[in-house]
Amino acid sequence: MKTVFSPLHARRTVKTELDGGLLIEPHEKPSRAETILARVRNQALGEVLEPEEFGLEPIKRVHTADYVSFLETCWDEWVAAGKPGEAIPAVWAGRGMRHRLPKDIDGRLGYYSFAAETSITEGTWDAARASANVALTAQKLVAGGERAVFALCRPPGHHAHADLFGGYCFFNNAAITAQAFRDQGYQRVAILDVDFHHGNGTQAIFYNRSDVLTISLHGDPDLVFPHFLGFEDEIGEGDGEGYNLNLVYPPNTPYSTWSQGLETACRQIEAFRPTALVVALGVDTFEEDPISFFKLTSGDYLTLGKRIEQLGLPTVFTMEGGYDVEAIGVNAVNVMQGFEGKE
Ligand code: OKS
Ligand code: MG
Ligand code: ZN
Repeated sequence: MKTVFSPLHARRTVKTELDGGLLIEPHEKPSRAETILARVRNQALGEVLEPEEFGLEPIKRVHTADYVSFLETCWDEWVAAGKPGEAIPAVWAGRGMRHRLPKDIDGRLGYYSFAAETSITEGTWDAARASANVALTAQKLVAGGERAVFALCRPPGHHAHADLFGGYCFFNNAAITAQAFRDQGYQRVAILDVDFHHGNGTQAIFYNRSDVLTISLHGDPDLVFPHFLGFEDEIGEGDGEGYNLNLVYPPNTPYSTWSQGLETACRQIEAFRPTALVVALGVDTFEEDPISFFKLTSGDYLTLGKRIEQLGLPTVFTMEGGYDVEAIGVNAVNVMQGFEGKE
């Protein structure tokens, strides 16, 4: 299987993540992508390609133009305002307040985000752009006849809404990929999100559409991030009713339980008869993940890859979460190797 990777991911090197009342070294750090890439090479998974440049148009098919230009200028606005640290949102329009875009950078940061753990500095824009290009290059390869391609995206994407960043995500790479398939004539596209967290951005982007089926398996949002979306009664709206599925699991869920949800997801995908599949691949479902609570083992990722392959669809994998850096390479590449038949 081919892998698409951009060294520009390393331009996202923020020093802070607001966690537990402290500014810690971010969980979402450059070594994540480098460790996965090293495993791809060490296992000779296949050719590693740099992305092509697709410009902003395919991004703006999913994200609003004002959000995209905010991300482009955010750091400069922050510096121009004389702020000494990294750009961190700290104020939002709560209930009863107005969702109106303020001039001040503190107000703008809140307007375009839904959480405070994701700091922004100078290289964030370049890295987020490169990550979208990685996904779009993988999509182009699959549209050109590759059965499956691994988009080694960093930063991740599945929490990003049309005009909101958060949860370490800026551009929704999986949604951009699915939309690119649609724009190239693929009639129905399925997105399967196996990251530990709910793919809230992906759900929201396609919530009223029947041409993109969105399914996410994740930790109960009553207990974990993103807290305010991802419950099982969210089934889609309008034309999209019946085209969103959330499968929610409690702490300590092992593969034997989680995989029942995966079966439900796979049956729904088959009934939908998609012409392409995007897998939002997080490996923060791993038993040793520092911020999650499922109990998948490294071997389970081979089984997962095999099950995804059985759907028989042209497939793009976009990399999402996974924070046990020691195991992230083995776990992510195991999904690809399971897809290719390794037991
Ligand atoms: C806040 C926790 C923030 C978790 C962000 C989730 C990132 C992720 N202390 N999404 O898939 O892995
Ligand atoms: Mg998920
Ligand atoms: Zn995650």
